[in-house]
Amino acid sequence: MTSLHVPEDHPRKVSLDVREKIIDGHRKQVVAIAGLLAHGRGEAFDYLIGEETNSQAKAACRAAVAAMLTAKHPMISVNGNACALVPKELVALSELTGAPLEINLFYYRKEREAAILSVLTDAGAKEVYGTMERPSEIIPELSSNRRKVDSEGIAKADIVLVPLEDGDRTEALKAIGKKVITIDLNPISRTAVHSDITIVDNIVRALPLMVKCAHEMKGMQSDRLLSIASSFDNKKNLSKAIRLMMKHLETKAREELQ
Ligand code: PTJ
Repeated sequence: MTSLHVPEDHPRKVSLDVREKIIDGHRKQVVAIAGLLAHGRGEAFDYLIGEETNSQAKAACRAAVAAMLTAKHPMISVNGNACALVPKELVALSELTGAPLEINLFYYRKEREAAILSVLTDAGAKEVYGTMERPSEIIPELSSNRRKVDSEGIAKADIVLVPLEDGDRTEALKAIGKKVITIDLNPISRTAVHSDITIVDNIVRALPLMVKCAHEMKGMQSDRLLSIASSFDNKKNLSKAIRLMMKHLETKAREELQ
């Protein structure tokens, strides 16, 4: 339940409902204060892409799922915003791809970790890595709170999905040899640029699409999956994503002149 009831006919209903989920998540300690600001930045970029999933983002979702399905030890890193927006889809993607969920917070507080664990458990997660009781180790290349990772989780992973991420960790994960997949509406963020696969889309649309892809692709031959994952070129992907934003703005500018 969200606190504000947005009328069905409100022209910004979808966006306002999503915003309410983030506010609600903050009230429950799931979302950090900075998570509210991060969400606002995401909303602004979502306007620029027309608030829909374009063909480029769809291709990135397929490549991401193919990479996860063929990885030896894939992991999904969960922060407050991701947990508040798509808990059920995170659990579903984890089950379909065999990638365990690990809580990894930039603004770490024990209460937040407990709140996130409880939301994931309510969403159906049977096991969650990166919690207090679990063995942990440090990524030396990283100075933020995110440096502490689960010994059986991100520490061992060959590929990590890090949605809505701050830049430092992507570079640190790359420096220790991990493949990184991200979901980030900002195609020029450091995370977007340094990742192997960047899905430039809103997580509220991208995660359900990844779950759908995982259902469809699960039965595919591994050769085919490997070819989908390895033929993906993230530089071209980001360049096309930026062009799609520009094209969308040009269309809007033309509409204003009519
Ligand atoms: O829960 P914590 O403590 O781990 O903190 C999480 C946040 C998100 C606060 C932390 O990772 C952070 O500060 O991230 P940044 O550096 O603000 O980066 C977040 C990125 O996600 C930005 O590039 C936003 O444009 C993007 N973003 C925000 N909301 C969405 C999004 N991308 C996709 N979908 C969204 N809904």
